[in-house]
Amino acid sequence: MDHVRISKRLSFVLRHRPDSAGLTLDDAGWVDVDELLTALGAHGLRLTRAELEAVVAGNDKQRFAFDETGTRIRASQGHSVAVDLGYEPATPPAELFHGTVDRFLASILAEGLRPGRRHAVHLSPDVAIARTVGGRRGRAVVLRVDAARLAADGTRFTRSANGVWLVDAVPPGYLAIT
Ligand code: HQG
Repeated sequence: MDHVRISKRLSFVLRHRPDSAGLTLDDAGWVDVDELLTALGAHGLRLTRAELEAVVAGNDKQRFAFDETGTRIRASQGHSVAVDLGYEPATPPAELFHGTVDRFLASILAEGLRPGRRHAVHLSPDVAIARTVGGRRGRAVVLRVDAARLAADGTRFTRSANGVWLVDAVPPGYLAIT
């Protein structure tokens, strides 16, 4: 079983295109596990419940979560479809980091960080993770976000189940190149 391939397919279905497997997510992004397994099977990815659990448990970024009863599953963040994940507002650490690449810098420094096609801007508490995120697109540039001041000035922060900090936007005045 190729965990990475399955994880990518789960991300695609649970974050972006549930319709590609004939599924609909509820308002908070959840889908019934049995329905998911049946739908994936009908669309060429046969998977047992135990295999799904192994992929979820072993996932490098803990991208997916079961609900308390194990009946439903969702992606913990990263959606482009409309969902309200329902995370409570939280106080961020003083500094957070965002990984990007050189070619976006002029625009980011002019207009700040924007969520693009996702729901939120993704920030990391860890420089190394931010470097990896930026590195998906080329040579990484890591921006430091003055999260303490941004929060004090009224921006709402939430933290996903897998430790990603989410905000609507970061204006340029709160950013510095590391
Ligand atoms: C950039 C992956 C121009 C931003 C990763 C980024 C992460 C701007 C890109 C998660 C901009 C958006 C999210 C502006 C932001 N002008 N460019 N004003 N504001 N950008 O993929 O943060 O493996 O939506 O710097 O590891 O790269 O999928 O966001 O380069 O955790 O679980 O626009 O996705 O996680 O790209 O990545 P994305 P991201 P998974």
